[in-house]
Amino acid sequence: MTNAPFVSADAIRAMFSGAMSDMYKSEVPQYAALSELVADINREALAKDPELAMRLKQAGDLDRLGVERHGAIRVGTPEELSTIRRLFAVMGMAPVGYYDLSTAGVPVHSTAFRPVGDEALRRNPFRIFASLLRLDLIDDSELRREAAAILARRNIFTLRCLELLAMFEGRGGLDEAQAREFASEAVATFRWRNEATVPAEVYYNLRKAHPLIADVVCFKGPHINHLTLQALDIDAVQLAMSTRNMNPKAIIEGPPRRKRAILLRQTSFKALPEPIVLKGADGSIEAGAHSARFGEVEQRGVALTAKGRALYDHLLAAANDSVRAASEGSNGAAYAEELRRQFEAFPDDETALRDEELAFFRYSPTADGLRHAGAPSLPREMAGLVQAGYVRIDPIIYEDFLPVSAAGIFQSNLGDAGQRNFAAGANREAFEAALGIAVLDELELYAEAEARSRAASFKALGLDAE
Ligand code: OOG
Ligand code: NI
Repeated sequence: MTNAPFVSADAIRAMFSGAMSDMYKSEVPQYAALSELVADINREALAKDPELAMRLKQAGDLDRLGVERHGAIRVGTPEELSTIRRLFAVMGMAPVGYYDLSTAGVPVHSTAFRPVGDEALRRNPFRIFASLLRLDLIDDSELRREAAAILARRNIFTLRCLELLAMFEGRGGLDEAQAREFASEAVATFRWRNEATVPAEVYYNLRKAHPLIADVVCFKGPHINHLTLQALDIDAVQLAMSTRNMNPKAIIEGPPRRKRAILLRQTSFKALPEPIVLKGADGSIEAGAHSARFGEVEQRGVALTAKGRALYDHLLAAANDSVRAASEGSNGAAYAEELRRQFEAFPDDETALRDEELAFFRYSPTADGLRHAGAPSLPREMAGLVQAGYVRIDPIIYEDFLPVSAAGIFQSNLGDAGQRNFAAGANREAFEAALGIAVLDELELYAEAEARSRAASFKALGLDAE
């Protein structure tokens, strides 16, 4: 036994996300092209906006600009989800939030495995949006039974991956060599294998029931279906994708472009048809095409409070009610205009966002504040401290996902056949039972981060807490 020190969860996550990025770029060349395009646009955005460049530099974010923000996978059984949860725990990623996508006609429910601390997010922001297939939403009982039987036969993890996982759990950590091996074994879970595990007839039947079912059920493993880059100007990326014939989705999901960015805006190039190999009924080999894998970009803004989120949901629903974005993109401009019009009702300056308690902010003492720490003349409440320039306020960035946006992303990558109506609604209990633990509440995390920052500011200035 070696006594080498354990590697941090943040470091293992960085190894994993780096290996995943390399793998996906080689598997999906158009994703590599997107990554270069985004890097170019980010460089231009920084050149145009030196203040932004300075801010990113000060926050230590400049070097990590090209690091993927998230990826997504879809698993088939509760056992797979529970092992996935243990796998991401090694990388310091905990399940945050419950997303019910059945309301949007996608037969999955999901969570995001992500780092939760500010420092951990800064070190490596990689998250995984993980969905569990809901066979209970499929009407045809014979098909349901067949899909479950196929899933029961597969093991998506390598033996070595499971061994290293057990070693981590038994000893509380992995040394450098084990961590590297673990990251590469873990990434292997998510690689693309172009052979369907089922005969052609089964594949097409499942695909007819819902393209997502075929995607989850018919392959050896839960291939990573996209990775997501951070864009400093997502509108420019969307435009560039269409001029370069990269087949972007019709609209950017999320809020419109604003002075003060809120939540999350996302777009992607649509999933590419990829050649697959299927077995014919007589054992012959049949060629097919499967569309599941795409590339995405995101741009994040301030996290909203429950009140802010309710307003966001309301305005988004109003825009969707009046202009339904067509999947082929014919009315993208009309939709964008309607969205912009609706969101005029959402305050777009920091003071209003704060005063109306629509968003979360991080408070920190300024250098001037620290010079006055303990002075009797210091204002006692936050408003006065901010006014005097002793405390500064920065937005707390939204680190989670949006169910309506996620549904739009699923749908644009499943084709029009991906739209269904399901009778049953959310089933968070079943999801958490499968996961083996409860998901964390994202709103609580933001509220705690804000409260902590206020308390720390008071303390640093030598004042009693509020
Ligand atoms: C996940 C889609 C959701 C996002 O960014 O909202 C998602 C999937 O297609 O499996 O990744
Ligand atoms: Ni995504």
